[in-house]
Amino acid sequence: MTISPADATPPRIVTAAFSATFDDKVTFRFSENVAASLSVGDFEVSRLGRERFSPARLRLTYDQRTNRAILTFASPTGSGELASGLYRLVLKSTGVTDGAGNRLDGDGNGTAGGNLVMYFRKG
Ligand SMILES: [Ca+2]
Ligand SMILES: [Ca+2]
Repeated sequence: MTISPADATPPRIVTAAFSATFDDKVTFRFSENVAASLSVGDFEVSRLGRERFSPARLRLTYDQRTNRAILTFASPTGSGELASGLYRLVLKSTGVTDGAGNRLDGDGNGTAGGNLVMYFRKG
């Protein structure tokens, strides 16, 4: 009989990047499937010195074939375009796990836990 080893590897973020091509969006690629746990509530987005986005203004899609998540933004005008400025995004590891319950290694230091913090500028 075959005993599968338990998954003890925390998921990590392979890439995270802002793009203003077409709709403004931030694309994340994960090392494994975190779809079941990932939601807009795991993100904190703010325009520095101006505003903090409520989860209601965030939209999330997840492609389970590529483990790619795309975060987009709802504006009061419905355009999806961000106002110009410097943005800070935090992906909190506390609510993000793989299928075995390992917490996201958000800060990429090789151990479970820690948040991803990234800054991007909308010109
Ligand atoms: Ca894992
Ligand atoms: Ca970590």
